[in-house]
Amino acid sequence: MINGKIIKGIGGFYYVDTENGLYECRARGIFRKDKITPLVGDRVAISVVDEENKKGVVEEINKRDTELVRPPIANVDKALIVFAIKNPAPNLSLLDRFIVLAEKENLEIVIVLTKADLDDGSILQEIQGIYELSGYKVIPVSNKTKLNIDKIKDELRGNVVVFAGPSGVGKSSLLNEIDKNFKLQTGEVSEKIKRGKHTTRHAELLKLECGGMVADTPGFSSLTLDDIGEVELKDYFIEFSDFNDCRFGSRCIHEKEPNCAVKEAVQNGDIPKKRYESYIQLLNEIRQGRRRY
Ligand SMILES: Nc1nc2c(ncn2[C@@H]2O[C@H](COP(=O)(O)OP(=O)(O)OP(=O)(O)O)[C@@H](O)[C@H]2O)c(=O)[nH]1
Ligand SMILES: [Mg+2]
Ligand SMILES: [Zn+2]
Repeated sequence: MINGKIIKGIGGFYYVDTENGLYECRARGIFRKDKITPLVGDRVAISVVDEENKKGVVEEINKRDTELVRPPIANVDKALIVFAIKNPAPNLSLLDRFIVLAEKENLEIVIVLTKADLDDGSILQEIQGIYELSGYKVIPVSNKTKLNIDKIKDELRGNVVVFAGPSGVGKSSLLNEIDKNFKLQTGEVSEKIKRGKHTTRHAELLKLECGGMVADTPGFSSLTLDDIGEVELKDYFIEFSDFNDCRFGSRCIHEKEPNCAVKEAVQNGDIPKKRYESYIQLLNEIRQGRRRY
């Protein structure tokens, strides 16, 4: 058996990078029986079936350090959450959902706002204002003017990073700027509906010239928070943790309780109102989901 890492998965085949090269592998049937789906980023052991044609079988999957369902990827340590300031217009509810899922996995998060060249001076500032106040690093970039491409390189160097975000925001375009060895396919944004055309179809881990790895992933347009509990949600809004002297202490979910430090901070402008509203919306969604069972 040899060890390797799944760098791509297409139609039941897993492409495993090993010290002996790349192998096209099937997964053992046992994984399907156990409802385990191998993920891009998985550290695996494979047996070689045909050395000449580089074919093998995934025999074992190591325990994952981190795991995202959407985009499906394992063992990354950082997420660059990519949204465009325009074409397609940013959906902040979707951004907050992704942040929650990434916080749950304890990933380092950086928010990247693409197409800064299309800004008329207000959208960028507004979004940057909200998320910096929440405590996130926000980097505006442009693949047209090359604004801050070097800052993104700094974020990638030596790390294993996933690029995640809606279709058409420029994830693949940005990666092509970052490493000239990449020749990722990019697609137009539909003129009529201002949405991406889902050009990238599969998650793929790529080795960076500057060290580290980065995953380009397909865009997504919705996310549900299936595995997150009502009481747990507040932990993934990291800015709330600065305000912890609620009357009901850690039992406070910052909704209807009296003397809530978080609600007070929203009133004072120390927590962005948009983020708090987003929190309440997600809280209600989680409750409605629960009632269905
Ligand atoms: N004006 C402007 N357009 C950009 C920029 N970056 C990308 N684009 C355009 O946006 C479109 C979509 O780019 P892609 O890189 O394919 O987007 P993606 O996020 O990879 O999309 P999916 O693979 O579908 O998830 C292309 O037409 C790009 O030319 C930018 O910084 N400014
Ligand atoms: Mg793409
Ligand atoms: Zn509270």
